[in-house]
Amino acid sequence: MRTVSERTIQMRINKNEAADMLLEMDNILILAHENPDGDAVGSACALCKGLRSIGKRAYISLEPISKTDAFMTEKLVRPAEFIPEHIVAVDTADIKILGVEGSGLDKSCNVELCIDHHMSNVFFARNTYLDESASAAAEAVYDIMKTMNIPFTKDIAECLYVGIATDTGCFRYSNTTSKTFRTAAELADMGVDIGKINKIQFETKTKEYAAIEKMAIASMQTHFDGKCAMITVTHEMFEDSGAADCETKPLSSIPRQIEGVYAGITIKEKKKGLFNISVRTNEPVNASEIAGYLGGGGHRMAAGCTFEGTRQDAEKAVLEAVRTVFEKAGLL
Ligand SMILES: [Mn+2]
Repeated sequence: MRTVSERTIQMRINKNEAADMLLEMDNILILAHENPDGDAVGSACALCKGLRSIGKRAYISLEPISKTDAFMTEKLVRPAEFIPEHIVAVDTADIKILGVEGSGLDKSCNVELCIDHHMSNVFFARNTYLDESASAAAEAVYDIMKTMNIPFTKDIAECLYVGIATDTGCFRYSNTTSKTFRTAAELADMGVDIGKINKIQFETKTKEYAAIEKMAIASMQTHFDGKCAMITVTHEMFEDSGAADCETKPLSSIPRQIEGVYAGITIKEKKKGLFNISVRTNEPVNASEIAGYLGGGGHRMAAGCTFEGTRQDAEKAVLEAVRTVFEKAGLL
């Protein structure tokens, strides 16, 4: 397998080219971003199932996922003896956040194809199919799979639906387009039990999650005259609640829900001194600009970055970035 240094050129390709590439490949390993969400898991699993249905050997390798996404990955996880010939990444904007833990690979692995929807995609893969208008990577994966004439089963449709429903906040966010609804309608026609999946994904909370949510809400502070709300979840809160990092994604949407908030910040201390920062915004504030000041990226209304240091330094750094972006937007 080639390494990064031997790479020649990074190409942006279209849907047909991506479909042709996949049809040519066999022995495929599918990766996604670190700390995979429903879109990462759903996209990877749908693609893996689709490739298998046309006779290919394909596996996924994902970093730890939430319990609610586990039903999708059954029998798809790479066994140790599988040697991939081709690596495909989904929902991953940057090599820096490629989830390789437990895959036997490192971040310098040769990703031959990346299927993504983040406008911040840096074209790290040798070939990238990027659809910035897609609400979820799953929407882009669906388009490619249709081009490949892959027969859609209920199983595949469920994975794609989870991806789209996750990234649109169950069709609430402004990235939800008429095409998103049409895609979801097609998936519903393939037998997806919408009510059942929405309940698993968006209604049911584990006891551990409910405990950490309570602590997160209690930690909320507001800044800049209530235009920024911030919650901080410390390492101790993770320990006291017993919640796993991967099940705490819904926390990110909480601060932005408050009236008058333009930037909702969620700081999570994954390990002592290592913080994951989620940024959710309302117009006219660009979340990826705020995250960008701290070396991260993402979408206009949802972005993220990491920070190493103390809790105080993490909060201070993110508030400085918020101030800069608020000033540029004329909010201060
Ligand atoms: Mn996504």
